[in-house]
Amino acid sequence: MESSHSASVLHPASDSGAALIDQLGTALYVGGAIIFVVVMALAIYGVFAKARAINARGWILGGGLAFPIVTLTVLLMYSLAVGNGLNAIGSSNALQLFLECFGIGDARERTPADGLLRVHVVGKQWWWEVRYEQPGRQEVILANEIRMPTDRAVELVLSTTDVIHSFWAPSLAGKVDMIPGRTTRLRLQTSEEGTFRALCAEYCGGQHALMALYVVTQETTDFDAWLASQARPANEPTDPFLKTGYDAFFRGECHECHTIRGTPAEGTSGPDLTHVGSRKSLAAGTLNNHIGTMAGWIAGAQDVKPGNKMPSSLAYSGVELRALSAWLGSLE
Ligand code: HEC
Ligand SMILES: [Cu+2]
Repeated sequence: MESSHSASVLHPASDSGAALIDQLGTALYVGGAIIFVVVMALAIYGVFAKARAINARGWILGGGLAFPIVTLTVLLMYSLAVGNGLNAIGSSNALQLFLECFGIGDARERTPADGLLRVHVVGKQWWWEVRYEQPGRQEVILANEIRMPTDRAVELVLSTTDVIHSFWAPSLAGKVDMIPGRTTRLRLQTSEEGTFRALCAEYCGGQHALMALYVVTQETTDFDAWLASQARPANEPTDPFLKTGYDAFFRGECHECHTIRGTPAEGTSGPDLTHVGSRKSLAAGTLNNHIGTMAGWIAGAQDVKPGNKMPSSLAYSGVELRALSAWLGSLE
């Protein structure tokens, strides 16, 4: 069953890194609560019980020294193992996973040939470029949406072209920063089909709060079909109404910033629109994607997300705007 997840660490997807983090969290909450109750009980006992001599040295060495040393050491090892386990997600055999949990054997050296899908995610003000590494085939580029199969891990290679952003899909994995001049990595995996909201978790300027994206997990056959369709170029429309929209696109400045493969549009400063009609959202999770929001975004980009790098286009007539929105929406 396909499910839709809000961005919550308290609702981890099955078999994901977030589930490991959730277990660690539960161990900390429950352990902390037990210790709190025991200490409070001792304090109350100390106040109300009849005075008598106690073994002070034993209490100090046992409760004050041995207990914290043992608990904190165990917790440290457990949390380090969880941290390494997150990097090792997608490792094929149990021994390798175990070794990687303790930092032996490098999880990062494996190549996509090992069955790991590699996706480059580039943080921009204020949207996400998503590129599927497809050695020897047409590279697939989209925006603000990552799809992945439920039977394989995906390695995200994270970078930024401007300021620091942070990639966070709370129901799937931990949070990893995108730092100028560096690449960082994050593994995603889950056996659960669904749509997971993710967001930028590092303040990156005025519209930081409108910088979200969706991670969509699908059965392998659906995913493969989706990836193959994303690799195809767009065609010049034959329908006269859509053709009006196509012409309107090239009459404006749209093609200076946007690429639509299969047409002369080759701009790169904005999202690739070759398959914009297939996406769940527009403008980085800000609007659900349909013809009305498409028209609203084109005419009012600066009203929806003030300060973003796309100008509002006020010169189109109503018919042109509808036709342009319909044509872009048809690019599935
Ligand atoms: C100066 C560059 C620039 C021009 C010109 C421009 N855009 Fe954009 N466009 C952008 C940027 C940057 C974004 C991403 C904005 C964001 O999400 O913060 C964007 C986003 C979009 C999106 C949403 C894509 C997605 O997947 O979320 C659509 C659709 C779009 N533009 C269509 C157009 C159309 C149609 C025109 C011409 C009328 C146009 N753009 C002109 C830069 C531009
Ligand atoms: Cu950001």
